Amino acid sequence: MSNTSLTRYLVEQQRTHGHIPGQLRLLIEVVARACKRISHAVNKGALGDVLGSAGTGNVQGEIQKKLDIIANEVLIEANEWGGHLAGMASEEMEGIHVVPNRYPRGEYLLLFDPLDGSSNIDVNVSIGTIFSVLRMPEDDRGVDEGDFLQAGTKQVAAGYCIYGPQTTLVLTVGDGVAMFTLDREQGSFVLTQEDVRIPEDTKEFAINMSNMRHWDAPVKRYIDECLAGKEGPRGKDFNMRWVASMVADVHRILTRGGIFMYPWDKREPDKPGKLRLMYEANPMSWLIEQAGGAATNGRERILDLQPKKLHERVSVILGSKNEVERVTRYHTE
Ligand code: AHM
Ligand code: MG
Repeated sequence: MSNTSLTRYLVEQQRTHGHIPGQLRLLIEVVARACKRISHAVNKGALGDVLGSAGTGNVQGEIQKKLDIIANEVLIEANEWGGHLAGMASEEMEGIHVVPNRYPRGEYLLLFDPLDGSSNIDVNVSIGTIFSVLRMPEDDRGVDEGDFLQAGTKQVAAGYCIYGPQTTLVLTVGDGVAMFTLDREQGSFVLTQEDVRIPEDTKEFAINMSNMRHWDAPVKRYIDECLAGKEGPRGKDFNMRWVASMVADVHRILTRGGIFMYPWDKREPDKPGKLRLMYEANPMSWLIEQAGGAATNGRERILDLQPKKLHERVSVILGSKNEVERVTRYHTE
């Protein structure tokens, strides 16, 4: 087994590709350490009094779970003082969090969904933390929301940590995707897979089928064709999975391929979709592309979208390249 720790991986990546200056390495290490703490809290479950609702709502109008709030606080506290950040933004906070004056201000901006898959917390199913790192625009004195509104192509690091049977950190800094498994005895993340590649074809799709009657025609057509199996136009049988934690669905796709969709639907026609662009779709899309997959909103590449607001939503279609291209083609035909 590999003996490469996350730190060693980052140092060696910097040596060979030069993409990870000191501040960015510190940032990634601090995020990883925070994820370790969140992982411990998740593992404790009922023993740690971390399950259940916190009795509050977030900016998206969703009920917050205790663990949503704990994970958010852990990430803020861990990242505030290191001097690597100018500000943070989170699914659980309406406005941005500017690093207080008492700490040095760094060059980066960190965005996160502290605990993705909230509906799975209390039922002991995999959940995770998703993060995206941007550079603070140059020649900019104050930190404001506008500084965060950068397209996904501008990300300098992105990843997630999945809290499942294993705790695994999945990372890209633009040179492919690497996976690190938390070794609880050593207390460190150990490199367990490099150069992750997603097969271009797949026989597995992930979508919440209960929304079928609300879908748009291209999505309905694609799924109908999958369901028709061997006898249908695709000439093969498909399998379906839906964990309802994006981290878990994306992790499966990075591991063995597949397509994931949370498309726009008629339930809330004014919203482009359920998932959030800046701290869910962008980091996941970059990971997927870095592993040879594709990610679109049905018409455009997600990473090219220019965000207009922090908590903007987006329709998401990502995974095995040929399947994503097919659904995207159906949207324009
Ligand atoms: P959350 O960030 O509040 O947990 O919501 C995002 C989650 C995704 O992880 C998952 O893909 C989706 O919501 C599941 O939604 P649904 O319950 O509609 O199937
Ligand atoms: Mg989420």
